[in-house]
Amino acid sequence: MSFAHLGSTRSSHQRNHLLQTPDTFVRAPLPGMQGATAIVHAAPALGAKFVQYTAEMQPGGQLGPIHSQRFLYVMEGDITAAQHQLRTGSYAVLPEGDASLVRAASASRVVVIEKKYQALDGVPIPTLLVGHETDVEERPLDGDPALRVRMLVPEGPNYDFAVNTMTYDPGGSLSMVEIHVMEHGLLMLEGQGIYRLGDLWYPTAAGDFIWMAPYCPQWFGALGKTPAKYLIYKDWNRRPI
Ligand code: UGY
Ligand code: MN
Repeated sequence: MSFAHLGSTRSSHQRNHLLQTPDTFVRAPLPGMQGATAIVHAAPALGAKFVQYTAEMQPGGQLGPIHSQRFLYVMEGDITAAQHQLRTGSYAVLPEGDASLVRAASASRVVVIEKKYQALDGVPIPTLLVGHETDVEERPLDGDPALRVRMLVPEGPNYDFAVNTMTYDPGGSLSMVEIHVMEHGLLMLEGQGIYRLGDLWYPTAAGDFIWMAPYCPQWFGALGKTPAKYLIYKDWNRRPI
């Protein structure tokens, strides 16, 4: 039973992290959206150097073009981006300067990450990338078969961010508390578990969003009878200064 109407929530906003649970989501269209609305999870107003939102799109709805690069991951539905059809589990990186519209063919829910591209001398900017999650090889993290990673964005210095899916079998966990310079935007896609953020431990489940600031201590362990899976963004391949 939810006690949201009595002022209770699992959500928490701390100096170095945000846990945003679905009962606290607020929807509003962003400029250029038609037949679509956004739940903005991470933005510069939070301290993040990227923007992440969930776009909820009606059939025929669209996201307007933007100047910065855009990553898309389809959680549900069918969309068209840069003349490519994306279905549930498909993803795309639209490079900076790509003025294409993103349109929904059916009712869709899409992870959208927008980031100003950080150029590197002598390195060409990435071209359009389209892929499907299950076509990406799953690799055990640090040799642990209970925790598997798919790197959706190819390795290489022309990309200045990474987006991975991480799947934990029940009982699987990160082998250490990580503390690192990269920040994260994370959306829980399946299952449940305990997330340590800073000095706090949170029950988390599918639908939750987490932002982790640089150096936020972080650890996750999966609970329940089914695997837990999340989509995780980090800044990547660039010098800290
Ligand atoms: O890529 C990562 O830093 C990842 N292992 N972090 C995390 O799952 N919190
Ligand atoms: Mn991490």
